[in-house]
Amino acid sequence: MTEQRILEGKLLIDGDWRAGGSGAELEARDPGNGDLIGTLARATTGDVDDAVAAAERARAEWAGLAANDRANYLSAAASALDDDADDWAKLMTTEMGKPFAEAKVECLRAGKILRFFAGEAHRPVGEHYSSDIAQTWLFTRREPVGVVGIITPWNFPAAIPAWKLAPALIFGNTVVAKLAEDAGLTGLRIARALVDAGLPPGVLNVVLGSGSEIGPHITEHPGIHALSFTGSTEVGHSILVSAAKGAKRVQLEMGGHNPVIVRSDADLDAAVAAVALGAFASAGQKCTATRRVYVHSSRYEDFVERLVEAAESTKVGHGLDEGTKMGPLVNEAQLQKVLDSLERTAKEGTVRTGGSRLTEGELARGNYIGPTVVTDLPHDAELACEEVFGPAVAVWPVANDDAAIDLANGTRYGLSAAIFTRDLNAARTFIDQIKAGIVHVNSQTAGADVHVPFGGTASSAYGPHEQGRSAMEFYTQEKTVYLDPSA
Ligand code: UN1
Repeated sequence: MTEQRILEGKLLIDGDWRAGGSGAELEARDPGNGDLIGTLARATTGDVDDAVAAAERARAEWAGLAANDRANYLSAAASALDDDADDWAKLMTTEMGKPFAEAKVECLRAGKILRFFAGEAHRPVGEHYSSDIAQTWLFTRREPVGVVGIITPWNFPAAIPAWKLAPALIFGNTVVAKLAEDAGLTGLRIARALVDAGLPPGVLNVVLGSGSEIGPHITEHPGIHALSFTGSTEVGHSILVSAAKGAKRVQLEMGGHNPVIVRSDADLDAAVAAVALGAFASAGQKCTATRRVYVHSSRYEDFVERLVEAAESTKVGHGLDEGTKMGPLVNEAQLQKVLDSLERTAKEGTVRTGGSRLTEGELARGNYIGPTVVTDLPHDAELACEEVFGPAVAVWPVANDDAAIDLANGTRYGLSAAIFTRDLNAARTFIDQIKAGIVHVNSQTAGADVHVPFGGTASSAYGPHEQGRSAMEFYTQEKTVYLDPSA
């Protein structure tokens, strides 16, 4: 098959689309079949400097606009992205593997996020108090932080850039965004939509390239005042150290190891469906994916049997093929990492289904792993504690709620958690006691409405949560004003 270069991802600096300073490029390959789909310009540290300088120059004018005028750019971009959703989703599928239906939902979600934050233009940005000084107006107001550095992952290449860029921009900041190299072409569409909507040069700058090459230059850059990152806990913690050195504000969304508790009174069909979706959608490559399930002993065998059935009936294939429910892993390195971990897992527990690479027919060309269900694992096994970013879930029987909650709280993470029960009091106890930033009762661990806070606790997050009104906390700083108009 002849390989065709079909797309060229350029850097966006000061309103210009340009190659990286060294002329180097990265290849974008379809993880479902290895085809070359395009190239990405690879930024140098000099390009990052140019991007920061452009963001600094654009800052005062952008911050000085009425928020409503800033909102207009977000709304216009949202409409353009909605119109383009089919094509955009197709690109996402071919660039990072997510099945088309999932990709399309995510593309539409990006538009929703832009619109929600456009709406922030008309919501309160401060509070009014009565002052202890007579005649004085005393109020707070939210002001931009300055130049914000944004570092996004490949697993939600439309939604995560949107939920960082949109609040950054609406609250008057300018941005240097580093999009993930495994999904840069998809992420660039948001930048393109904003530029086409007339966004002034320098307000949004995008660099591409490998995190290890330009990441530290961004996180340590003195011209960047705040950093928002989504990715692994290890990288997040190293960003925290460099942000601390520069006394920058920082927002980190990191790993998860999300548990589900299935009580004896649970609707088992709903629980199985939610666990299968939580574990295998996006091939388990979500920080909110379901990794562990604790099932009351009385329902354990039944649950495992049905989950294995669900895993085995999950159609794996290229994300553009009709009926595909699970696509490939994003790249060969991730594939290998997950396979190595599953090989170790097989020595510690019982792999009920999956656990290995799929190589039948066309699947041999991509990074496919079968949906995997594991039982009989020690609670301190790697798969039981560490975030293995693939389609694998472990299940254990538990004697009662206390034991289940204890085990559910047993990792260093605390992002999302779910319980399946019809007992409201049991649900309340779970909500009280579970170590998680997001709690679900009778729904899957993944997913996030745009208008409520999203974020974890413990090693899953640091700093203010994202989305909803929480986003304002990170993307603005408060000023307290005493104003005596009578003097
Ligand atoms: C979702 O569950 O829909 O990187 C969103 C991630 C999370 C986003 C999850 N920050 O997987």
